[in-house]
Amino acid sequence: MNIKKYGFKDSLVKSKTNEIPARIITTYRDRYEIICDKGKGFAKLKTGSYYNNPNSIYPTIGDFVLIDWNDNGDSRIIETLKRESSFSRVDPSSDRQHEQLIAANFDYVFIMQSLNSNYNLQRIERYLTLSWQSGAIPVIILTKCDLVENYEKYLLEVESIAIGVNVYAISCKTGYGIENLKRYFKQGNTLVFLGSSGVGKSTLVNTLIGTKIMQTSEIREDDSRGRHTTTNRQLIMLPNGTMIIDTPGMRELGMWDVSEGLDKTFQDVEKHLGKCKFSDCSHINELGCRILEAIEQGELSRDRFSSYMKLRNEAKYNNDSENYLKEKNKKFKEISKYNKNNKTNKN
Ligand SMILES: Nc1nc2c(ncn2[C@@H]2O[C@H](COP(=O)(O)OP(=O)(O)O)[C@@H](O)[C@H]2O)c(=O)[nH]1
Ligand SMILES: [Mg+2]
Repeated sequence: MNIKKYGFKDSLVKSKTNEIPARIITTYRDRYEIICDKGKGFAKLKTGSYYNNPNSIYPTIGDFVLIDWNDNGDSRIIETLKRESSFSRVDPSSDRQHEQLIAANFDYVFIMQSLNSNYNLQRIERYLTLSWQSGAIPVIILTKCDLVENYEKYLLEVESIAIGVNVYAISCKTGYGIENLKRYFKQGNTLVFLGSSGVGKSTLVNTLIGTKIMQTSEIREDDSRGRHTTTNRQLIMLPNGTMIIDTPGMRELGMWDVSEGLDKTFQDVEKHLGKCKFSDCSHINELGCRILEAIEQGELSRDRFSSYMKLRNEAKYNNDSENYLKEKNKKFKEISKYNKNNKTNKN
């Protein structure tokens, strides 16, 4: 086994060391499955490096770590190496106070929706924000395009909100568009998929690899939702050397800190910010509000702006729930006052 096949780069290790680079392929409560030049094995965290060190970064799936290899039992993980990308969420067990890492070191995020009732632009905007924030490159894939007659319409719509992102429509049934995705399925690349159960993630992998490597599930046609197949937390390597990180945590990604993700996803919105007459403008009814002006003049879509505000508020909530609620209440009061005044004026 050569760890470089798993995407390891020498530049990840800063100084010469006898410790061996490894990649985390499965996580359990306090034990990890790893792969390294010696092969596959299990490992535990070295107490001195982790539990007694407040600044230590605990490893997650996909992380590269340095280990002391043990031929006869669990190896010891000494250090988590710097991540090039990661997904996190609010740790559900921490009362919204702590970040929990879900996956690390992936190159591409496949944002997948099927062209039936699963299609939802706001959800794509949410996934895009999370993906840009992660540090990896988002790719949007509209699956099952055989189910609609006018998939081009969907493509155009998604392209209009996904600035600088490749968008593909595919069908595993007819084979349409599959060839275009082969460029991402390369030796050493790590991919993660964001998409509801039943959109065709496993079918896509099987179609690209040419064998039934992943379990697929029949969908319930009544609500076009897939049945949940059991998922493990794991990094798997396909026969052609592409790696896929599959973890249930991906379904509950939260807006932890997404300021950069919002910047990139909503460039068209953010370019109008900071230009209002009042610096604390709430963009609801103020005179000299650049946002309201841009919407009025058709330079900015109202839907885009409300998606942006929704995600931004949610992120704020995760970071600073108390302040967020205060602000939100203030805003609601302003809105109802405004509506009331408007009514009075009209009467
Ligand atoms: N019509 C159509 N059905 C598809 C396509 N791709 C997958 N499916 C079906 O969608 C269902 C769910 O697929 P699966 O790959 O298990 O979804 P996953 O939960 O996202 O992994 C299965 O019944 C597939 O046969 C497609 O391109 N067209
Ligand atoms: Mg699946």
